[in-house]
Amino acid sequence: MSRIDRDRRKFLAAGSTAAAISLAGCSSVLLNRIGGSGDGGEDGGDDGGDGGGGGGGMDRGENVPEAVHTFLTENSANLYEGEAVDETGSSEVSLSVGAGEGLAFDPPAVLVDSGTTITWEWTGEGGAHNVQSTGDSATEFSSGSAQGGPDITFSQTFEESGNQLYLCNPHQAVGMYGAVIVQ
Ligand SMILES: [Cu+2]
Repeated sequence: MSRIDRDRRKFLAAGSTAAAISLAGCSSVLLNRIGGSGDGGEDGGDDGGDGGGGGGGMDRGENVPEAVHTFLTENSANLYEGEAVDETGSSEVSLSVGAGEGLAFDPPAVLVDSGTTITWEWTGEGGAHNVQSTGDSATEFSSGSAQGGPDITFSQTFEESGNQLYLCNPHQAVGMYGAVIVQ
């Protein structure tokens, strides 16, 4: 059994029903994209059906703008469950790069005040990553080309309010997406 299968089973055992469904959806995408074992593919098929229903019905938290929710759900952002972590009142906020199964930003959605400095910290898991804003992001920012961790950080201060949308180039096909909501 692969590491991913084991982790997923752990998640399924521990999480709420809603969380389990959304995680199962993400994991099955992951397994399919990276060509999981025959065993994994079979599981992925079953879970994928559930995930489709759950993904369409994921509730959007009050503090998540619709454009951000759409961005994260359409790209099956790993670890995203419809909520943004509220970090308003903090002038400096740290996010992990390579969380979860090594292919997630954590938290994938965070709410901050304008003027906040975000520091992305590489965990060292999941291979080489970067932080790259997408075309619809309010601000353009980039950590440069992908690098393997763990002793890598990238900081960006967001002076203006807006939705800061980003991804990891090497892992954009497997749900490595994030958003900083600057109010
Ligand atoms: Cu990555």
